[in-house]
Amino acid sequence: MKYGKKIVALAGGVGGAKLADGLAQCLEPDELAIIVNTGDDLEHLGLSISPDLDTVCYTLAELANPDSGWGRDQESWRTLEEIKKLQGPDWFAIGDLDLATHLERTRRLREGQTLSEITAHFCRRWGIHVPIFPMSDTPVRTYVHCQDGRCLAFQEYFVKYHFEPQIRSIEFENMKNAVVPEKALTALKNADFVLFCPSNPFVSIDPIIQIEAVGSIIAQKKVIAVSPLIGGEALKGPAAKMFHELGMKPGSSAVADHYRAILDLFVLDHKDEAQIALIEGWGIICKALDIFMPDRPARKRLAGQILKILDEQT
Ligand code: FO1
Repeated sequence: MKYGKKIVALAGGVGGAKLADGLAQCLEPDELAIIVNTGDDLEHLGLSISPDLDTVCYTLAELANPDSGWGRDQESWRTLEEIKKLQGPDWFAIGDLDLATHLERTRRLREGQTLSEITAHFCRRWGIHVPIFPMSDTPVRTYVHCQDGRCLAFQEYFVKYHFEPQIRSIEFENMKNAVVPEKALTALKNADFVLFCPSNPFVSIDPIIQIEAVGSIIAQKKVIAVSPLIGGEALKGPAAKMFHELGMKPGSSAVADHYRAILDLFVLDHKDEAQIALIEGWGIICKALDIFMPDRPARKRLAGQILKILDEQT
């Protein structure tokens, strides 16, 4: 059955991909569009790799590794083992199936296709009906400035150094030159709601919304965010650690505060219900749900509950 309203979801990372999948299970393809962070992209072994785009696509296509949430299910690692044997850069784990995605993406980029055209083609081949867009067709790169003075490309910080360095600030290189795919901008303009998935605010959602063309549309829209933290902790990744190192107490209210200027509605976990009064004091409607998504049905359940809440707002 049709929902009757259009949603644009912004996503990055494993948590974001899970809710995007829940929404895709609940909505018709013309009611949902997903815009994905590409600040995490990297060139590695001569290949153009878009980890967040691939995580969202693999998740919606039910091809993702169910344990890690990134990479492919039923993966083998023979190429990586050979790279290791040859003393090549093996810190970024590319599986054999995943490698095909990066090889073909790189080949098509070199032919002159855009990242959004390639993503649309891959989605068709993987049987994904919901439109998935990279936030930019030109490279925008996230760098982490560390308290020890180092400046690390995002995947170096995240994978090579296991997000152990303490961070001082985050920078998005080339953001001014970002080219948001035209179809993504149209989807945003036509959206009834823009939904920030439970992704890291600093390195997954901020790179998308800080693009001028995206931010200016979002400022006119009803915005809902889902907390990536439960009980002050991220289920995966460095979100809580980043809040702490940037001088804030990690928690759902800190996430809502981060988005405060643009947020209409915030969803947090039942465990964080005590923070509702504070958040509502900022003029943001706040709802508590079970936001943990251990399996595919849980993603659909959470998405359905969020859509019901949005329906009640109009
Ligand atoms: N995450 C890791 O923790 N270690 C890896 O070696 C790794 C490799 C990798 C390869 C392809 C891909 O699409 C994702 C990969 N990820 C890996 C996940 C990725 O670093 C993160 O999920 C995101 O960039 C964080 O949003």
